[in-house]
Amino acid sequence: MSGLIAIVGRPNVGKSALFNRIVKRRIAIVHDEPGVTRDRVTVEAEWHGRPYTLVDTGGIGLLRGEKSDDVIIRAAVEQVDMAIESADSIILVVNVQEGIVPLDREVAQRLRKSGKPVLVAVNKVDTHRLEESAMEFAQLGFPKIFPVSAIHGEGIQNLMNAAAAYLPAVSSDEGQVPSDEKTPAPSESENSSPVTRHPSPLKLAIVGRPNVGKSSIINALTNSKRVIVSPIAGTTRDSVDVPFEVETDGVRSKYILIDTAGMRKTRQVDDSVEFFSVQRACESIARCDIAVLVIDAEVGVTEQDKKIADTIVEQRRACILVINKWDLFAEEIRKAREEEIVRREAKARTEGTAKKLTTLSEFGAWVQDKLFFLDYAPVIFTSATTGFHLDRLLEAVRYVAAQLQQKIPTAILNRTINDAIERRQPISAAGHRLKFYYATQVRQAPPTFLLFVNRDELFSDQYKKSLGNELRAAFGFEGCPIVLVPKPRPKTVLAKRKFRDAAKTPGKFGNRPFLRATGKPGEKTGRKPFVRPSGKPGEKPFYRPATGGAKPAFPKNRGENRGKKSHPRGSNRAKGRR
Ligand SMILES: Nc1nc2c(ncn2[C@@H]2O[C@H](COP(=O)(O)OP(=O)(O)OP(=O)(O)O)[C@@H](O)[C@H]2O)c(=O)[nH]1
Ligand SMILES: [Mg+2]
Repeated sequence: MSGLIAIVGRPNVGKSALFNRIVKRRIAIVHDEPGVTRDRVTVEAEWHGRPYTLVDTGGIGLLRGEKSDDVIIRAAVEQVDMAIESADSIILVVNVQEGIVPLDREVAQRLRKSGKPVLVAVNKVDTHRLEESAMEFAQLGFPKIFPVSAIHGEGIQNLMNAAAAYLPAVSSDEGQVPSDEKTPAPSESENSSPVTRHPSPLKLAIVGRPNVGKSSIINALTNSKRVIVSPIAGTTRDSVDVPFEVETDGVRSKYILIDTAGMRKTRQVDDSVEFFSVQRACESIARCDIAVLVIDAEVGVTEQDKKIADTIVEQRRACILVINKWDLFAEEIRKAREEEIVRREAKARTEGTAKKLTTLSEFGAWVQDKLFFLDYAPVIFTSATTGFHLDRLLEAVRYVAAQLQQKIPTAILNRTINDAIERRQPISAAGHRLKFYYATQVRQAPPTFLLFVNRDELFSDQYKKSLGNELRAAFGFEGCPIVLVPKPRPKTVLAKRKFRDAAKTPGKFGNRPFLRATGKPGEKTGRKPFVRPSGKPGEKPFYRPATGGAKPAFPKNRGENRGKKSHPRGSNRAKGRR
């Protein structure tokens, strides 16, 4: 079991900056404004081969003028308590430039009560002159004082060596990451680097507009208060990774649920904290395996939902659509359904036909229709408060994850594509028809197929979509985007040789002088000579006519008039006289 190091302190002392500096990645939002961090932001890291979890927390201490956020501040402090409780060692961050303030003493008091080992990181020691002032923090009652500068990366080694000493010992087979299963980031390989194990848990980014219930879904799934939930829009700011394990039919599945900030319309984003929050949310979409797009059932599908869906499609992420707060809508739907039954029964009596009722699947079809460009995503109706259909959501996650693993045997793939082409031939463009030679699956997540064709520019978007649908009908791939990559077939070796040999023959392809646009030989213009298709070796090539210059080399009367005599302008024939 890996240990946990928690970073705590009063607001705005540089906890998040220190957190990012230790793991050498920009994970937590750093901002010169108190109370930016609210949730517990965690990252799996390693210190000298020792795996551990580093936790960034919100500042402890209520500040004046923040009454509107009371619920959130209280919840943030609760989160700090949880971090302290589960920590093996605590880094208390203070600010040397402000000295000891009453709030520091209050935090120190809280930590003393916890009985956990505390190391004081005296931050913002940006010059040697300030190092001496750092010692005054011994008054807080903790002997281990470490002057650091999170911004300049000074003093981190000593601090982390001391903090890691309290981590639980790792058994020989635990924490050893086989070399081929680790993906070292070159810039982060020094001492502390994020650890990736294989098979790595599936990452599910929970995304959507503010207040749709993203954090509530995470808490409901994990049956905890892991992330802060409040009726105030914009509660979540950092992207928070929450490990989650679930057992179904004796199979244990591991996931990382990523809680993200609600994404508003870009023009409504007026402060930089929100800007960074949305940026983190977008990054979470980019790094996830499956994006769970949460939509508020009461509000329906809005323009902003479409924008977020668009980002998911652009990033080629697998997706599940979740219509949350269904409890609020279910009663209305029930009433509407009853009315509809009465109406349709009456209609059926008069017309002798009975239509389908207003069902969840009908509603789902409506949502898919609204988000037509994301029609590959299954739709699940949930209620985070009542727990309605959360099991279905997990089922959908398992199903989509399995679809992402599909590898289609090449022979079956080619047969399917051939059948699809026979059913619907590609439309020819400019006298050319798209020809398919061979297809192969080159990637699984997202399913990516390489299609060798005669000319890739003839592979239209419509035909791509239609072929994608055929593959979906044959192989499922529900929830996954299908990527089709057309590639012009490479020339055969024989054809290449022929060309090379011909190029050596003077007067055919090679050794030919470049001419000026006026048609004078000898001068290089960069313009390629236009070779008559019948060009025999030794024959003088034709050149494209220059604008307003030399006469065109091809006779004018081609096509239907070919073979007929042309008559000089001004002749009786040309004037129509006999
Ligand atoms: N009735 C009902 N209320 C819900 C449901 N899910 C969430 N809520 C409420 O909706 C409000 C917002 O929930 P959050 O989970 O904080 O929403 P969020 O999407 O994380 O919001 P931001 O972090 O601000 O983007 C809270 O008051 C929740 O109690 C649900 O299924 N039904
Ligand atoms: Mg939230």
